[in-house]
Amino acid sequence: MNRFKAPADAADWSRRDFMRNGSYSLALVCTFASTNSLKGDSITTSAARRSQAAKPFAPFAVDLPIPPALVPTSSTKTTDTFDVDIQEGMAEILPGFQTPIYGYQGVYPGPTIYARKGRKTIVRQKNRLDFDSNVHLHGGYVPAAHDGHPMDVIQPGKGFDYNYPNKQDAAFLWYHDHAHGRTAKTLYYGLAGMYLLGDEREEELGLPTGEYDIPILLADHAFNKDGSFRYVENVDLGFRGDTILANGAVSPRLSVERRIYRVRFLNASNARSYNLKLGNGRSMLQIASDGGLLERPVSRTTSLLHPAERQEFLLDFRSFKPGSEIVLQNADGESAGTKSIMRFDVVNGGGSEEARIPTGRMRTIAKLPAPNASRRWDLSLATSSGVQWRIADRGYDPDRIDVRPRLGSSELWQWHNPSNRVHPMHLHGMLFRIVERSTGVVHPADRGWKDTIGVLPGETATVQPWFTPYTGRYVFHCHALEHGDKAMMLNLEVER
Ligand SMILES: [Cu+2]
Repeated sequence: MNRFKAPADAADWSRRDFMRNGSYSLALVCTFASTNSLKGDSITTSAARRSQAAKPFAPFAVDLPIPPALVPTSSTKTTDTFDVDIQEGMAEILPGFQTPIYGYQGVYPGPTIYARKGRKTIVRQKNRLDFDSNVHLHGGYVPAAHDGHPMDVIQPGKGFDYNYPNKQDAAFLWYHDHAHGRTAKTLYYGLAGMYLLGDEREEELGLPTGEYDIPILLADHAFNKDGSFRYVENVDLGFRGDTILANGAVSPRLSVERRIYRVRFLNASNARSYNLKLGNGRSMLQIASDGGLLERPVSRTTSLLHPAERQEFLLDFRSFKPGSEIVLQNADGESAGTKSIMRFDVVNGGGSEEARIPTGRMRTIAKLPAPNASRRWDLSLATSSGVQWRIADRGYDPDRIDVRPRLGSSELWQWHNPSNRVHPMHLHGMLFRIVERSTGVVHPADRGWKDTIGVLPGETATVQPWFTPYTGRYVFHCHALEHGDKAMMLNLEVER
């Protein structure tokens, strides 16, 4: 692990993409006789591509893929050890096409890591790409040296053993690349996976498990005619694709029995927010957010999910007739491809339900210590030297520590967003609570532990971070990836 090597510039990326897609496309040309696919000017949108090949790309035609569980290389009484290669790979996303990706173990989404509170996880990551990479465990209580700080990277050919103590309560975490300056591209091209941390308390609640517990990674993409991902940089807006992928599939379907399902959503998009809504207008019961279970379940009919946030719901299909089809929509989508996320197809079966819907208190959320400082962070766009984003008039400087809170203390942080973009502000290595929003009351489902808050255009939002459990250097940044890369991020050092 070494200090960060200067990131490749945009030209390198486009050349790399051209070479990758070009060389891979040779095979595709033979299969599909689309000889224009190597030429940049023949790029079409995926929507257009689907209209050309309506049958294979029709929505709800493929089953929702479930990313494979990562299998430990070894397990002891206290620790599970995993080995992962960060490498190039191929994914079949559009039926019949191969999409070149970067992937953990070469797959997209990356394999899911299952962990348990009280057992340690070691992930031995090996960088088999030809540029610097690293791995951040998003939402994890992780010692600073293992956090995947943007300047701590793994050089090509090298490896790093990430140690995750798993001392926090059950939560839906995720892992992704965080090498500074290129996360917009590396996540877009596939370097993201889910990390499900369970515990005893959660088990006691009798929530759906196994095949009735469905983790779903959402991300919007666009495609070139040869099936490769298309990426167009937009530092102000952030990337917007015309197609939503759920676990790497276009508008998939999930056959569900007449039972209760736990459905967990991660927004792993570059910059798109989703407004989740069932097509039949029924309510969804939210049981968890970024930092794990809420104190009590919250019923809601729509739910905004900003980049990097997680929300977990219980969906009850017991009263539906077999043959019922319920579309999960993105109510804020601007086109057919960005409106329908997936569909639940109710089939026979179910039998006796083993899961329970919690009605009372699921968890007691600890009280924070009284805040001992207040800080205001203005979120703004600077255009003096190209388009750059700022926090409190500062762009990221790896050699400057911007704030030094005391271990165990808490503060009030006010995010002030006069810009016309959503800024999903994320704090590494610790959690916070949302105290106040100028746009309205704090939604009951946002009153649990959080690690990311979508600060809306024109909004001032106050959060209360708790600087625990570790000392050391972390970052906080905007999780609209183009914003974070350019350079909406600051250093934070927790001191004793
Ligand atoms: Cu931002």
